[in-house]
Amino acid sequence: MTSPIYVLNGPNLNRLGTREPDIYGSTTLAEVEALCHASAGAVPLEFRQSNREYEIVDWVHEAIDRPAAGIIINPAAFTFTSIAVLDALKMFPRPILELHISNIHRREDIYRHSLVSKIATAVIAGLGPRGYGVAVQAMLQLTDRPRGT
Ligand code: CA2
Repeated sequence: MTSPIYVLNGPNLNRLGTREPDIYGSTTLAEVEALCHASAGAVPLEFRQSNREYEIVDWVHEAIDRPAAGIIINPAAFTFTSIAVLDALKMFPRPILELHISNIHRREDIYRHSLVSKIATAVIAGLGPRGYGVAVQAMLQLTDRPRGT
């Protein structure tokens, strides 16, 4: 049985497609999920979203224990604030792709210092919702490698 790829999404991303289309596009999270499955083909994918920090931490633990082949994570606001999410991700031994719909480096200062980037295998930012498809393709190439190689 092929190990799944986890795609984890942080707070407010359940509202994707409903506001700020100039920054985040008009694609909904359900459409993003369908895009990820299309991009993954036969590889199983666990696509999740939560507004609760502990739930993201629990899902990273689940990905460690299962084990998942890799984690794609858009931590949203937790990118900049959550040492709990960072500590959980540090325990995951396989590739981690940090993903942002917008280019966080072009944004206001509060959105520019990611805690997660330091431990991510790679960062994808600014490609809009289609960045998720790119991330899944990249993860398929990285899968089963230790993190950082
Ligand atoms: O660009 C991204 O993907 C972000 O991770 C989105 C986060 C933001 O805090 C990061 O700086 C960049 C939050 C997204 C807010 O949620 C929205 C949901 C629907 C429409 C607009 C925003």
